[in-house]
Amino acid sequence: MNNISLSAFTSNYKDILEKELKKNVEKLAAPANLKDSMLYSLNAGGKRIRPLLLFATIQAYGKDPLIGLLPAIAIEMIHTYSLIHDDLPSMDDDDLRRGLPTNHKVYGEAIAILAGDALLTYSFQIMANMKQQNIPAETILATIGLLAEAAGAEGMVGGQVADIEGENKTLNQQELEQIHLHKTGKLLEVSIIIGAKLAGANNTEIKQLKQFAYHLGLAFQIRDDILDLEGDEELIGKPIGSDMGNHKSTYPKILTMDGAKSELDLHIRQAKGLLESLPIDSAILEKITDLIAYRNN
Ligand code: GRG
Repeated sequence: MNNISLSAFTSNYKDILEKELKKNVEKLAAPANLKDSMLYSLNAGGKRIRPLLLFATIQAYGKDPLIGLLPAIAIEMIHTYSLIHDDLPSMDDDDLRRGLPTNHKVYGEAIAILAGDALLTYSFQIMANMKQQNIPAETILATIGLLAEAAGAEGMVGGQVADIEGENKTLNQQELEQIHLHKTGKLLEVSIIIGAKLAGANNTEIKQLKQFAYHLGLAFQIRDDILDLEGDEELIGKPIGSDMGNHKSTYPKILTMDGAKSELDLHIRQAKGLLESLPIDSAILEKITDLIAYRNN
């Protein structure tokens, strides 16, 4: 198991996860168009980074990654709801996501909002189903609490609000970091921490894994900003720091493109250093770290 390649690991667990996502929505006694809308976004080809981090953390402790299957499903559902809502006209007003029409473009705004609501609610129902797996009740309760905290006002939702409030303002690096640590970092972090808790990590290790998640979360966002800029043909050749075609602060705007790339490398070095100092077999986690940092989409 520990000599498994990254591609074998990701394709195996992505496959299992995707079948379970589908199965869990299909079995719902709910209106067909609501289920179709939920499935449309769940099946639209995401990278499944959060579930993979959860599975890889458990695997690093020598345990069966599938003890984390239910939280992995729940976290991917929360991530999917956040993207559906983020694309709505009242938020980013996007027509395309992952190269496909956004949920509200296909199902209408009301159903898209409700599909997001249903995914969020269902994720906690699925977390509660961990009781069928002989996981101690206190571990289940702790992980449910952690997930709610990461997804809600103190986590992703709070980060989204801070992001909206930061639009059209010039933010400094620290302010930008705070937004991303909440908007995207908290869900990445909780994927790792729930995996660690299920695998039996002690408090010192949890602390170190949170530090690892901190660097990974920022690296994720810096890479996202770099990809956005590189992918925007209209901006090529424009001076960094000019309006650059949109109203949001980004790492390349604040640090220049070279500065953002150096910052990314720094976070990745620190993330890997933390992994190396832990008493776990972190080979797959390390490879997922590189995948996140140097991905092309
Ligand atoms: C609406 C409550 C609410 C929250 C939205 C996460 C988020 C908050 C919005 C997403 C907007 C966005 C594009 C942020 C940049 C980073 C990010 C989360 C990208 C998408 O995550 P990936 O790359 O997506 O894991 P895939 O498509 O692979 O699932």
